[in-house]
Amino acid sequence: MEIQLWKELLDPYEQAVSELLLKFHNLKEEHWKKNLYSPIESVNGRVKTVSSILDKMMNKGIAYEQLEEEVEDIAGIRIICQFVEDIEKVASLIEQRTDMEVRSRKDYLSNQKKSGYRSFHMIVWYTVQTTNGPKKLQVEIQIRTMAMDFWATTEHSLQYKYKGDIPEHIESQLTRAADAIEVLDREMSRVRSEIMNAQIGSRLETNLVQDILRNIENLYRLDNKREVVKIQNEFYRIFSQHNLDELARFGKQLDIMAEGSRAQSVESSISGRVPD
Ligand code: 0O2
Repeated sequence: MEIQLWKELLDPYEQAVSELLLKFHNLKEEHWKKNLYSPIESVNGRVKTVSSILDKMMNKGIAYEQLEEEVEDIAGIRIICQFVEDIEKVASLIEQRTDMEVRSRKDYLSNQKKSGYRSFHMIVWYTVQTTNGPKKLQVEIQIRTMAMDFWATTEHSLQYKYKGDIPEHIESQLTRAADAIEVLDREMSRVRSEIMNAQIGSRLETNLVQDILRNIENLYRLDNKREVVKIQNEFYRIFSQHNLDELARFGKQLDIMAEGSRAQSVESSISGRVPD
């Protein structure tokens, strides 16, 4: 009988988790860069510890040879959303991707667990490229709201503390807390569009300010510096009014100026070039 090489087994899962973290982080950033609301609030991930894998194997009678097939959550990604409605959006973004293939789903939103646990799980196939060639492995993606995550994280610590045998009085408090979390998520959904608009507005302002400052810096390099200082002061005046329409109008004007200035600078560098 050979010894079990845990590091060799788990390395591709580490790679999968770090690649997927980056991909989901980029998906979130891509939304915001396009001034779109992102259904992803945050992402985290982990590879199951050997002791936790061993626990699961022993509890379920899984042999080492069946480990990768039977333990679906060796690699785990957790996507946190602000609102319940976002969970479905994230799930459909995952379904549309070509770099992962959905193997199964577990809907603990419609079918809340007896413990009070709520979350949407997807098991996906994901391929990592290793020095030994491609390796297709399973990843569990848990999608839940911030409120659901708060509940699950605390309950999980208690499960650990009481080794799965939580005292009845704590269990009933957790059930009440789970009910309160459901009410909270419902209440937050009522103000969802209000919050989404506020967040899009704030991100729009951030993106506009970035573009404006970049144009001002470029103009300063190419144009009459005193004029550009005046433009900068005008920007500060408009910014202090916190009027997004005005800021957008100013940004557009500046785009046109910066484009003109760039074209002029290219023209003069061509006409000033010494022929070969
Ligand atoms: P860890 O430490 O997060 O890795 P199954 O045989 O399918 O019923 P399985 O394989 O455990 O059982 O799948 P299930 O029930 O979908 O659970 C997968 C993961 O979901 C768990 O992994 C937890 O992370 C989470 N989860 C499921 N039920 C609960 C719950 O009641 N409370 C909390 N806090 N989390 C839950 P692990 O391996 O249990 O733990």
